[in-house]
Amino acid sequence: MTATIANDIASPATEQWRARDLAHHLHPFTDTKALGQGGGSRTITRAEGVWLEDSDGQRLLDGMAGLWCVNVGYGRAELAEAAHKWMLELPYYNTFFKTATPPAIELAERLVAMTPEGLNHVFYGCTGSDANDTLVRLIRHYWNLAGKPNKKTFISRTYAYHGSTMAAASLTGLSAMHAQADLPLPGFEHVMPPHWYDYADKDESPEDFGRRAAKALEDKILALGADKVAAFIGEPIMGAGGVIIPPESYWPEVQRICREHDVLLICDEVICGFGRTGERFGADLFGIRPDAMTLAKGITSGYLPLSAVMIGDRLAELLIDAGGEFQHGYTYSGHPVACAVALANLDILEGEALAERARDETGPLLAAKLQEALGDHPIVGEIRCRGLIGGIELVADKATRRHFPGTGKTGGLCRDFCLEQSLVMRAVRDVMVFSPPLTISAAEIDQLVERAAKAIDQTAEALGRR
Ligand code: PXG
Repeated sequence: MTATIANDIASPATEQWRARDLAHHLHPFTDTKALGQGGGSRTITRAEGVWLEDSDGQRLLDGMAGLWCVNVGYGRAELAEAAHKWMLELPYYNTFFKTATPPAIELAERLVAMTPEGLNHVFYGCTGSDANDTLVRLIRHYWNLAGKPNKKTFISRTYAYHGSTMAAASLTGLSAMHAQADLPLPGFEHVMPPHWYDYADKDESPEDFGRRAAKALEDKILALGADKVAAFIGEPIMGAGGVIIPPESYWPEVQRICREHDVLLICDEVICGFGRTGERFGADLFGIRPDAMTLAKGITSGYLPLSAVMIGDRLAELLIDAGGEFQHGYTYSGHPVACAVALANLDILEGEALAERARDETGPLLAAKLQEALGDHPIVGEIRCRGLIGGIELVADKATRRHFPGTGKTGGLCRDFCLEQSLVMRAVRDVMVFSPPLTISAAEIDQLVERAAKAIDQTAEALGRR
């Protein structure tokens, strides 16, 4: 995931930041040797709206909302004020020993009210990874209580991203991550993703393919034995795996299969939640009624770390009635300042109708502009977009959906050209993915599209395709 810096002349201050950073700081998902050889990191010093500024004063358009999280944009005083107020009022207290705090109580009520029906309890954490780990612990406990101790296997999908801790990385479907830590742990299985572009047969329609991808789950459940399968977890739209938007036929069929085989259904809403897809949650977009949901990122727009597990009535009733003490929790579960910031963030999301804007205005505008600028481009195979999340497939051959050799090279090249254009976009394999702040304006959408189109032109030129 490392982004190198191409051809820029750095100020002495920037050179210093780079040297000091390289000396002591190990970055996540980064090849430190390559980072050093590529010139080091870019130091981001401030941000406002959709704009980042680095230590050389260069302004970059953040097409990723940080890491898919800054939904309300940077520099929102309301969030800073909520944090300031609670830092003074109650900077910390825990929620362990028969104690609670007003922000944790109020946020739980708000989350229950806004999430799909039947999710009436909340367990707090700090990150998406720990939220998914919490669910693995909680669901194992549930099936023990339910008298079905053999139902322990979790099924997820290739290309899924559910986090970096041991259980969350086991749920994740990225082989490079697994290889470094002898993962997945026993009891974690993967099936194919609903990725029509890469996985469909030549003449297979998206709807037929969606049913086939769902059937892969059923085949796996039957092969393992339904009495062994605890749960299926999926991101409604897969984010870090390359923004994979499933065909409409997929989720209804997955839901039917889970119900039929008594397999719990979990939506990982860490990216999709809080308006990203144009609905409040990805579950709303596809009409999913999950047994549990994980939330993070957009819950505070990334201003402070916070995650939450939404727990459905079926789980909660047995756990509360017969579970005794749940032997699990984090020092910062329900952190009062983070919960207060989340509440201020929800006020903005709702007050400015950011989900609705992404569904009706900004999302369709971005999709239309991208289609207009890049729809006929010789190396653009597909542009997919829902609300303000999307991806552009860079391919060698549009007709056959054939990729360039050396998966990821073309994406990496294009990502660096984007940076040259002062645009931050991520490359996943050769998919250029984007998820800008939901506050992005029409003029900024034009700038995003113009810069992305230039970077894709430069990529095509470098590949001798123009
Ligand atoms: N679930 C999903 C769907 C995610 O996208 C996590 C869980 C884990 O959340 P934490 O807070 O533990 O990171 C994520 C995180 C990228 C990128 O480059 C994506 C994530 C994290 C870091 C980088 O696309 N997603």
